[in-house]
Amino acid sequence: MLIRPTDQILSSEITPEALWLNRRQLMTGAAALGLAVALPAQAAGELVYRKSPLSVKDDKNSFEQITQYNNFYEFGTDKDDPAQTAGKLKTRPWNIVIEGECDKPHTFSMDELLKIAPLEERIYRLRCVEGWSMVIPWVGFPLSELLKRVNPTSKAKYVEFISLADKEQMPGVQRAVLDWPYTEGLRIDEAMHPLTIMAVGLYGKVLPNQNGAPIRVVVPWKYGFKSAKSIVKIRLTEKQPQTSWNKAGPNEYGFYSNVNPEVDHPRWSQATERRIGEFFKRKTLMFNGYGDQVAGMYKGMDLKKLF
Ligand SMILES: Nc1nc2c(c(=O)[nH]1)N[C@H]1C(S)=C(S)[C@@H](COP(=O)(O)O)O[C@H]1N2
Ligand SMILES: [Mo]
Repeated sequence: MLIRPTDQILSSEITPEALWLNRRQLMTGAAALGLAVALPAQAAGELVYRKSPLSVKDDKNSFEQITQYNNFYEFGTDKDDPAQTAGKLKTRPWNIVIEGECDKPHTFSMDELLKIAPLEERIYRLRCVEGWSMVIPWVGFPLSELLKRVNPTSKAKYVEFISLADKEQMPGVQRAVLDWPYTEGLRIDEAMHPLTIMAVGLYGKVLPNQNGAPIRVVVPWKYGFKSAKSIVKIRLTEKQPQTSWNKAGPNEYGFYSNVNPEVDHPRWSQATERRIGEFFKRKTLMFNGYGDQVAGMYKGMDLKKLF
């Protein structure tokens, strides 16, 4: 029997009722024949995934830490706001529109997105520009696999990510703390890099709303704000896209925003960080410790100017 995540089954055209009925009929039919039926062992919201060699060996933060200490300004600016107010977010149906410089623009349903590539667990460090960090076991697939489906043209030099901005569901969007919708961007080679993933889960389960459900990008060598949550649109562009944080503070948040202990934020040092749950500070690593894999993309660039 093909075992699929419950979520994937529920999100298809089959209604939960129909699914339940089918199973029930299957059960009674089998019972009549005296057979034991193996039903999917998957509990609600559990994902099927494989482990990845690209995971880091650091100790993971707990599920509690990862889901109770969040930046998701659409749901409020306090760290515990998203956990309290994101519960209402409706994550089905959900689509990502991919448009711009590509031969095959397409609107991907969540069902399609979950079938882009086999899901992998990627244990990544996340370094927030504010000076804290976590280690999160994401479940996702490479963004490159998704972008390949739309055939980017030779003019596709950048990728813009656009998050949902729905006043009805997101109390933070009612206030002008940022220029909504939240937008972010990457250069095309950064977007195609094997470390860049679209995350649909963490700790083996579908993504909690406060972490960017149902699907968000994760770019582990950049400050956390580059990893936009609850994405509804991806645009391939020739020109470098504007980004929410760069617009809000151009001298504080650059387009690249690679983790760099040698380039301080104008208002604080970036040399050290506090891993959530730890008492002593750690030294921040160049490119968040992913330098061997990503430094080549920035050869010849002045990272103090292109921060
Ligand atoms: N749409 C959206 N995406 C966002 C944010 C946000 O406020 N809105 N915050 C960013 C910041 S500052 C960080 S540090 C990470 C936090 O991700 P996490 O809560 O899953 O750890 O999400 C990023 N993505
Ligand atoms: Mo952040």
